[in-house]
Amino acid sequence: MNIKPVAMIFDVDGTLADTERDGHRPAFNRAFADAGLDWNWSVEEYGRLLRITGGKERMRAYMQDDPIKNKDINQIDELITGLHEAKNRYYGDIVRSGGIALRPGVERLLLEAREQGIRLTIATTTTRSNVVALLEANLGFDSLDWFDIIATADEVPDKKPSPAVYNYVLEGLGLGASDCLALEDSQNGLRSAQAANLPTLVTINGYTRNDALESAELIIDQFGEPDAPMQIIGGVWAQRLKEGTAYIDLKALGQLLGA
Ligand code: XBP
Ligand code: MG
Repeated sequence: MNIKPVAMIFDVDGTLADTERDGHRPAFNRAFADAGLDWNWSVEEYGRLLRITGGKERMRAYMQDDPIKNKDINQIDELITGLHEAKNRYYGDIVRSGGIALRPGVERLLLEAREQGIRLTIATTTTRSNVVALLEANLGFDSLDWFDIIATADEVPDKKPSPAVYNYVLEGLGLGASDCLALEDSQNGLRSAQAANLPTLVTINGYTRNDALESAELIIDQFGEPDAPMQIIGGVWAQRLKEGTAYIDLKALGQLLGA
């Protein structure tokens, strides 16, 4: 028996691409410099800040952590809105200039799922314009149409780990969670998907490798490619994968879901 998910729900940041370290982070830093702020988020510090989902929420938490940082700032909301718009413009520039590639196996998996009639959707905490830039730059202008639903912070302001964005997608699809598969990269994302009762496959990255992910159905280092095998890290369904399975394709998902 080869059971397929009816729909796949992809996270964006960290899952489709490693956008945080070399995309959002330098874009934040450019926005800070333009605004005359001496804030500069290092690779390491940004890893700690990622515990707060949402770019605006992340900046607000950073300011509140240290009262010195906001001593002269009366209009915090306005400042945050301006910085966030500037950050997203810089992020778009980085992505459109080819600065952020998709992670291994992502394009292959999307193409195979499309071919097999699986409904593709996105559930992310980031801003819509960032998703559009990433998809168009890496998969072409038509690629937005590959997705039945693209749910972002523009549609669902309640950020992960809230399940709101996943529930929004499920409602739009008109499907139950058990017919779908969520694809995530982080603890906040996993909590969000699991709170919507979705089976969840997690691909870790440099920022999330130490996250608490044990409750995921499968934890791997990447989706993998025939010539670049994935590593299976764990997960409650890991034993269901046939020995020697080197990458995630619809056959591997059938083993996971069909057992
Ligand atoms: C992504 C986020 C976002 C991005 C930045 O989380 O938390 O805030 O870091 O994008 P997830 P914005 O992968 O769990 O969806 O600045 O547009 O928020
Ligand atoms: Mg993510």
